[in-house]
Amino acid sequence: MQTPTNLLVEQRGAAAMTRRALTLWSSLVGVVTALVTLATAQVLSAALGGVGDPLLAVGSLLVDLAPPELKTLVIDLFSTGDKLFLFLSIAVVLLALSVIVGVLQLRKPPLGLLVLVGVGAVALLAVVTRAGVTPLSPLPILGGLATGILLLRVLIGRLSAWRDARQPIGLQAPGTRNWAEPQHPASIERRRFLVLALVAGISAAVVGSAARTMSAASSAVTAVRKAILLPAAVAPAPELAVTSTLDVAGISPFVTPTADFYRIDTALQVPAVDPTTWKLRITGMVEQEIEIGFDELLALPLEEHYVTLACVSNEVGGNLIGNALWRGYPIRELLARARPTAGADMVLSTSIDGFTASTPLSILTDADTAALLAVGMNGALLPLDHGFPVRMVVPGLFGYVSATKWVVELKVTTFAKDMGYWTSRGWSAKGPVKLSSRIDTPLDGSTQKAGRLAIAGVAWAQHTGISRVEVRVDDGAWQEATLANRVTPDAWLQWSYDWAATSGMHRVTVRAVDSNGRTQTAAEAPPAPDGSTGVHGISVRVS
Ligand SMILES: Nc1nc2c(c(=O)[nH]1)N[C@H]1C(S)=C(S)[C@@H](COP(=O)(O)O)O[C@H]1N2
Ligand SMILES: [Mo]
Repeated sequence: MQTPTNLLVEQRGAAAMTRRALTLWSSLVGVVTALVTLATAQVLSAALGGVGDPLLAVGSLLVDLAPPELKTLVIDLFSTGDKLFLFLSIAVVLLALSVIVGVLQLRKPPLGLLVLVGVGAVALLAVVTRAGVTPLSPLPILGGLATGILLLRVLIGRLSAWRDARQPIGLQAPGTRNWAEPQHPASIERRRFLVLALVAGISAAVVGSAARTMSAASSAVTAVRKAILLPAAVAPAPELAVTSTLDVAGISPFVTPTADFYRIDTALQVPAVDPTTWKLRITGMVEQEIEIGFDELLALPLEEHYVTLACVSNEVGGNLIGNALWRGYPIRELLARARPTAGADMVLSTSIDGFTASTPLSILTDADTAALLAVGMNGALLPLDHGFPVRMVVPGLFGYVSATKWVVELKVTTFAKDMGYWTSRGWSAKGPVKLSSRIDTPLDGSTQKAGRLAIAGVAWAQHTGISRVEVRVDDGAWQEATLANRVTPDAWLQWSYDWAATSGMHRVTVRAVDSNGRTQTAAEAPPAPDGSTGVHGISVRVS
């Protein structure tokens, strides 16, 4: 038998524990609600072939909205881990929001529900404003929200029942809810709450992440890609002579292996483009609009060219540059069919994911520029992340104004009327690649033995060609490096300098001279708005 005093003590104890515990348990309710909402949306999205993924939509909306300075900072800090960083940030924000949803819904219903619906509305907005939105796109987030709302109400109901079951009935005022409703013992209410919360949370985590990883769309496209035979080039690139490459340990190979080729794009998930339905349309200021499918493109006489691709974000000495053998069809031939009208000076290329690039029409129609609608890279079909099935490659221009991956439209227009993705974010409308050079070996900060030491790297003056590369040790005179035989002015050139290294700390610098006699500037400029300048230097300790 409990005495009244005992009862009071017990009640105070229960109430104190309840406040702290309630915050914790209602936070859990919020997190479980968020997990279930997302998992339901994820499963629905996967079932619909990848449309309307709310996480992706919010992520890519953030990418598009992020101020350019922030984006450069994040890319600088995290290199290509920038996408992981974005998802982790979203996860942290979602975690905080879901805690708020749970706690509010318990303390001040229906505020938690309203926050949940508000967050869902933002996700819905993101989904319907993305490129490639379909009438089905809103379904995953709507389905997720409906499930989430239902679960939130049930879980908060069970949590309240557990809380109320702790209150000794005898001390409640007659006529309150608890008085009127039949009570289970606290242990039963607790179990009812915990079992549902845990089962819902764990199954959402398992099912949701499974749905995320098994992207049905990309595995289907991967299978289709495997079955396609890349036709040989009618006009192949020249055979590489032995003298076209230098054999120095640590130098960048003349052709960057595809697996090592840098990747830069705004796509949080690599677009899975089905080549059987892919089409390229040439629109805008043309006499004849054109549409071409993948099979038709492959049936055309393909050419092959070595072209170095560089990112405008590449710092002096950086590695956002690579050289590949691209196979494709000249864009000028397709433009000739479409017959651009007078006054047009730009082609706005659009990717299936909404990315756009502005390329001067004159460069794309120039008979001496190998601007390609590329289907092959280093002898194989384009990998999915480098633009499968079709991308643009234009020698001499930074990727952001020329190298549209997963390209679906070329709109002939003017620079006055239209703007590419990065130009509307403060980068230059035109982006010719700047004359530059890089030391690959020895590594900056390394220790070397005194004696003969090869300093080597690559230099590029796209479309013009390199005529000289010079190396300087400390404050000495600029010394001429040995060059590989030039394959094409559109590709980088390997160089090497034989240094008689003496012990001590040394600073080694490189600069290039192009075929017009222009010397690479030492004036330092950051990547924004149209590419970095300066000379690359390394420090080595010679012992
Ligand atoms: N669809 C799409 N194409 C794109 C981009 C992009 O974000 N989306 N980025 C461009 C940029 S900035 C560069 S440097 C090159 C990089 O091509 P890569 O990833 O094959 O090296 O792709 C270009 N094409
Ligand atoms: Mo780029």
